Amino acid sequence: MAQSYTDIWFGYYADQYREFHYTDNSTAYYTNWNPGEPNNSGGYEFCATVSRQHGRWNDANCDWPQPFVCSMWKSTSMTGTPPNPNNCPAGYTAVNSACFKVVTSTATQANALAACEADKAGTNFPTASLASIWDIHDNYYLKVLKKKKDLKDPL
Ligand SMILES: [Ca+2]
Repeated sequence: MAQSYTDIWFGYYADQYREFHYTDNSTAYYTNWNPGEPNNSGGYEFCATVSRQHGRWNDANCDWPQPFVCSMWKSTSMTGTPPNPNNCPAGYTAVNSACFKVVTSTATQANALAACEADKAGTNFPTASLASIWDIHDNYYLKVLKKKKDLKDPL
């Protein structure tokens, strides 16, 4: 049976002291852990995933290949640059004050981060990283967006 990629990397990760941070250094105001998570199962779970089924989070092994979601902050410097009326770069969708892009190919968390950061090249956006989820609206949007994407198998 093919893997269904229920879980997707975003930019939340634990340091050696088990304190979580965002890869773009933004402050975490909101969390949505699955009950019992983060559990650091086996002592190897330092990267967070968000479920496209129910939107809740899990800490997982950073080396597992998973789809991922990138984000950039909106930039007013993108004003008037069609076809990006929402101050987001091409391929990104505006949600609240950020721009998100779901990537359906799989990568380790580190390679996913590198892929997101590469999207900054050729733009004047100040940051590009794995996604930060600031609030329940972001989280709900991502759940809906991911369900629309072809992630190998239907749920
Ligand atoms: Ca876990």
